[in-house]
Amino acid sequence: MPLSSRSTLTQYLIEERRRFPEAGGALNALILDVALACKAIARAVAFGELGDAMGDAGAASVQGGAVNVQGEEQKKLDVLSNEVFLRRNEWSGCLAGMASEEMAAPYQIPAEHLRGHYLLVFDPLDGSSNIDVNVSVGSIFSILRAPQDVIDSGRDVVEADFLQPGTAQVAAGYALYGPTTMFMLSVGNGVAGFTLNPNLGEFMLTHRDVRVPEDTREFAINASNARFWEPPVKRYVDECLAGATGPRGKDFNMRWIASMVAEAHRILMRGGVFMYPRDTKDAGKPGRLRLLYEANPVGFLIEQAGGRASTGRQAVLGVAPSSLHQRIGLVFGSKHEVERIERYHREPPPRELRNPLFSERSLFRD
Ligand code: AFP
Repeated sequence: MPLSSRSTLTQYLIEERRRFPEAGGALNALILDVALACKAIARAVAFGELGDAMGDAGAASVQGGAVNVQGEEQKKLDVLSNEVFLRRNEWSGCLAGMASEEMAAPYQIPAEHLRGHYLLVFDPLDGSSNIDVNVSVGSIFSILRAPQDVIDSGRDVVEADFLQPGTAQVAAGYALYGPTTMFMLSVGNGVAGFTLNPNLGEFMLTHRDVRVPEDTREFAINASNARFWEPPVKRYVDECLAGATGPRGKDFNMRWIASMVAEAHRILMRGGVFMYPRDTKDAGKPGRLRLLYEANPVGFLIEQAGGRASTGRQAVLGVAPSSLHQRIGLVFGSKHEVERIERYHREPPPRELRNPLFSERSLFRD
């Protein structure tokens, strides 16, 4: 398709806004600032070792590098990406506050700037532990409305203001820094995908009305955690691995990139199921992924594209958050597979799985 006939992200947003004649344009301005932050991060990522942003951040920490609120090692690019998100979004008057994977507490809009109606929550660089090996990474964001009293009073935001279920998201999306840089977005009217034209520095609409196929033969899970999985997950994976001769009657393929944003993108493009379920590895961590800035925005996109996102037990978007950095079990992707996994969580396990040593047939035996 010739360049001139493609919409830009700006054009797409203006057309979407026509559905809301009363809208003042702040949401569009905010999304464009987020997209600009993502373009800046894409450049920093693309320079790799040629830039000055590779390796671990800081010196003062338990492991020799800096650690974030999750106790995870921070890369220089994590810190830089967080700064880019803050600087690009704090000035516009669209936001009442921000929260990030990389900051323990909510970020207040500095006094010299106006405060607005929205809250921005983000993981500035998901998958960054893979950055040194040049695997696709990305930025994930979620936009919420600020509570009315925050808007009316202009008071500082507190953690409780951000504890809204995923269904309350106004918009969500991610940028993927892969062979091409992409920006995937939902403003609650399906999912659109934009590819960065490096000549123009513009995100161009390349994927209109993205749909996740309801069925799949592809699943993604970190199999090194198999001994910690709960019976419904063991059952599901075992049945996939049994392939054409097992109860599913078809062969499955497995993928694991260890960069959730990249897995989400594959699933949006061609279907599949992703699992980072609740497990028994660490009683203090009911899952690996974070609810507010990983599970909810990705869940919003997947559901807007006709897929399903779940904790295994309930729709992830319906979960009432209890803390800013809450972790949660997450299963998302092709609708029929996720519904099957939810059914396995409801049903009593089949007899062979009731054995504490799990099944003799299991390919991931304890
Ligand atoms: P990082 O942003 O610290 O690399 O974490 C990425 C992530 O949260 C998510 O993107 C992956 O699905 C998951 O971690 C990978 O975890 P494993 O190390 O267990 O494979």
